[in-house]
Amino acid sequence: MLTFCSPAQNAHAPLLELVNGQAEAHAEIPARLENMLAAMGAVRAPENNGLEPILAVHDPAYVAFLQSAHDAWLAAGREGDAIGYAFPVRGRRPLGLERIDGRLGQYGFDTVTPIAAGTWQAAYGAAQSAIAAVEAQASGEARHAFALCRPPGHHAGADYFGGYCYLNNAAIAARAAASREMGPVAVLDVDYHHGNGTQDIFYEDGSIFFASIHADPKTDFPYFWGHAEERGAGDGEGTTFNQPLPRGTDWTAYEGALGKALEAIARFGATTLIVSYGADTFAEDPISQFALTTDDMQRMGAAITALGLPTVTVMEGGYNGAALCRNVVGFI
Ligand code: OKP
Ligand code: ZN
Repeated sequence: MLTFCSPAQNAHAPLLELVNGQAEAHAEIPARLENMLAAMGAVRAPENNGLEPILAVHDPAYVAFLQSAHDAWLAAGREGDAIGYAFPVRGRRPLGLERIDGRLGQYGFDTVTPIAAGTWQAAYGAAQSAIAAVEAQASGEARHAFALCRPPGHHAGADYFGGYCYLNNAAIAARAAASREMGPVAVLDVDYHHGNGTQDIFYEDGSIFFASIHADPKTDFPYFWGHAEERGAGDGEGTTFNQPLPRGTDWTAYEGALGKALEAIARFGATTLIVSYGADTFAEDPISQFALTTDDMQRMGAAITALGLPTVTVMEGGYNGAALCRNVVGFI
């Protein structure tokens, strides 16, 4: 499998996340990537395709914020990683706020997604890995490619970060594939958590299908998105397909949901598939509650491959360091 990974991706090393009323060691750390790299064999550093494919998804003011936020944090006399603490409850009026605290709240939606010194560099590198995977397909070099991204991307929207995500690698890949005329494009998100950012980016876009299988947001992050009744709107009515599943879900129930998602993607007429893969559906994931085994990861990969579409897989979550490598290799 042709695999892309940028050396810049490990410049992002967040220290803490504020969760359950406490500061805990962050779960999305460079060791995740080290574990996966150790198992993957040869990987290729992506060429630099610049900001254009990123700006095809993300708001320029948001991108400028990400590039400058940690410097602004230091300039405000702070130490460590930038974390917001005040968030607007409803819509965000264009207030033109200048203080770093206001801007962190404006663009962020949680307290678990710090902006560290190397965050921009790493998120940019991960996005380039996703773009390079699509380019390898577009040029005919590979039918399937894997973007070994970190930090993940599926919780990030056009102008917001959250859920350990800053740039939406899968959405950037999907748009790049559509612009290379590889569409219609479908995104299948099999991370344990709902890919709210990807859903949001394509919610009113009928040209890109989004299907997600995830822990019921009534019990799990990101809570506010991923409910079954969210089906898209406007031109995108019916091109969003959510299947929330209860905690404890094992392969028997998961397989049925996956079959339905794949059927919907086939019915849509997709010719290119982008998979947001998270290994956090694994039974022993430390922050998640599904019950899939390493063999199930292989079954999942086989079922998706049987759809017969050229596929770019983009890495999302997965936090069991020791098992991460065999789960990823099994899936791939
Ligand atoms: C990112 B991805 C436990 C709190 C977890 C945030 C989860 C973000 C998941 N330390 N809350 O979808 O894997
Ligand atoms: Zn996840």
